[in-house]
Amino acid sequence: MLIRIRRAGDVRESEITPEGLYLSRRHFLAGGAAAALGLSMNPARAETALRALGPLRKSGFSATEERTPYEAVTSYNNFYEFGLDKEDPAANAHTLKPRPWSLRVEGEVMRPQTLEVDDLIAKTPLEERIYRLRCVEAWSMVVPWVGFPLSSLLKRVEPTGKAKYVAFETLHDPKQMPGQNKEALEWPYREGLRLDEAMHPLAILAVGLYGRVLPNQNGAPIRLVVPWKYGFKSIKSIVRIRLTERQPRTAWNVAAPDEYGFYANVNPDVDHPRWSQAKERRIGDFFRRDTLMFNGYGDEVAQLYSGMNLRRYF
Ligand SMILES: Nc1nc2c(c(=O)[nH]1)N[C@H]1C(S)=C(S)[C@@H](COP(=O)(O)O)O[C@H]1N2
Ligand SMILES: [Mo]
Repeated sequence: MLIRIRRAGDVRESEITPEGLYLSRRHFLAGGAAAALGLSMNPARAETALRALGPLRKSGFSATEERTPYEAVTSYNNFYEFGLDKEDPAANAHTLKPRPWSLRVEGEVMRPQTLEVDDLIAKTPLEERIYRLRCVEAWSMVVPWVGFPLSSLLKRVEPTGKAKYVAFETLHDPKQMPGQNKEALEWPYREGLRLDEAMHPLAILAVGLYGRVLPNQNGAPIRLVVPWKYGFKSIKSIVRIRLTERQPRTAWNVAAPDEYGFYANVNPDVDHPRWSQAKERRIGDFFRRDTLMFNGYGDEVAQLYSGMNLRRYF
């Protein structure tokens, strides 16, 4: 992600350059080692969590594109709680303790609940879904996520008639997330969806990738994946989900409202004020490719926005 205001101090111009090019094989290997370390931080726990992922159902929603290698998915990240550079999360996220972890679901619901993530994993049928993730910085990846539809959790808590939006919050703990000691964003990181978007079967809560438990740098132990929206909507390390009547504030919209809208649907026709969004570089590719409307998920999601001006609601 990029921020206009240089409060963070060390946001570099190089972040604007297309990223696939300087991702050398060496870089991937180094990152892979770091990812492996993150995973083995507590071997017994990681092992339990791995087994807890259990048998995975393949999902009909999966893309058929070539997957981005595990090493790239886990070494080239955006997670400002652990630093602003792409290499920072893999190097620094070992301070996050993803287990035990509870998730509070509350607000405009009949049955507010606090759930232990490993309980949730054990009791929920998990699926592998190969989804594209496209960052607003115009790089993209294809990731075999392990997760379950967000809608199944929302149905469990029974939204009231007043619920119109779903607000998400990341953990706020500067000891575990040292980046929160700096004012890069308003902490905790927040995101939101309209309730009908959140209920769409493509919106998932991911608890793993490549059949393994989610590495810390990818948002352990539970994160959102909304494949038709820019990557910043896919909030990591969630501790609270709140159903609301009003549109919630979101971290990037608060930081730079004319650059990052609430909807943030991938749209090649609506440029970021400082650069085009028409093309993207798939990590590992040399050539850029055309970006597809709704990140290629238009057949499934376009009807959510019928009659809406997508330039205004960007
Ligand atoms: N809490 C939190 N969630 C976050 C971010 C962040 O900085 N903090 N970055 C977002 C951005 S900009 C992107 S592109 C994706 C990147 O996910 P990945 O590192 O798993 O590829 O995470 C999103 N979720
Ligand atoms: Mo992003």
